[in-house]
Amino acid sequence: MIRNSRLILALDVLSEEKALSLASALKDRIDYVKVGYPLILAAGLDIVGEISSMAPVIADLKIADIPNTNTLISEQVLEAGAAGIIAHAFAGRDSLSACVNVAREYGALAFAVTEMSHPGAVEFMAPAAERLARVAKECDVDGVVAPATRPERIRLIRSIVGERAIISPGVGAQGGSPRAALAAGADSLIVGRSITESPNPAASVDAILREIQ
Ligand code: OMP
Repeated sequence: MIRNSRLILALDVLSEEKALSLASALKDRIDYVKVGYPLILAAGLDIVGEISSMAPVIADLKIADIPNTNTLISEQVLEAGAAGIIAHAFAGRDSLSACVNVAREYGALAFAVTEMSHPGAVEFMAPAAERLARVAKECDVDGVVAPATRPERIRLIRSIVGERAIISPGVGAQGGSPRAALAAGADSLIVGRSITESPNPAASVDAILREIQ
C-alpha cells in the first residue's frame, strides 16, 4: 500500500497555484500528497481531484464526529478523488468504523491518529495512545499516525498495531529525525514545511531521501 519513497508530502499551503506547482514538481519523488484543511479551505474541495491527477492524495481532515457526520465527510472527500482519509480514533469505535467503512466502499485507505506530534499531545493523547492504537486496529484501519517527535512512542505503537502502516509526522520543522522515526518502526514520513517552505523543494526532498536510504 505504501509506495516506494517512504515520503508523504504535507501540502499545507494556501495558494492553489503553489500547491499545484509543488505537486507537479515533486510527484515523482514522493508516495502521497497529504492535503488538509488549510489548502482545502483556501482552494476548495476540487483541489483534491486536481492533485490526485498527479499523485494519490490522503485527505487529512482528522475526522472526529458522530458516525453519521463522519460518513458524510468521508464520502465528500473520497468522491472528490482522495485515495485515503485520516480520522481520529478518540471519537470511538463507531465513529472510526464509519470512516473505515466508507474508505472500503471507495477502495481507499483509512488512517487513524493515535498520539500527535506536538508538545500538547502529552496532555491528553499520550496517556490514551495505547488504547487509541488498539481501537484503530480493532476497527481494521490500514494504518495509524504516530509522532516522529517521540520515536519511542512509535516503537510502542508498532508493538500494538503489528503489520499495519505507521505514517509519521514531525520531522524537520517540528524537530524530529527522519532516520530515528524510521528506525523506531515508522513506514513513511509525513513532511511539510521543510519542503514546502524551502527555496529549493526538490533539493530538500532529495536531501531527506538521501538521509533515509
Ligand atoms: P510539518 O510540521 O510542516 O512537517 O507538517 C506536518 C504535517 O503533519 C501537518 O500537515 C500536520 O497537520 C500533520 N500532522 C502533524 O504534524 N502531527 C500529527 O500528530 C498528525 C499530523 C497528521 O495527521 O498528518
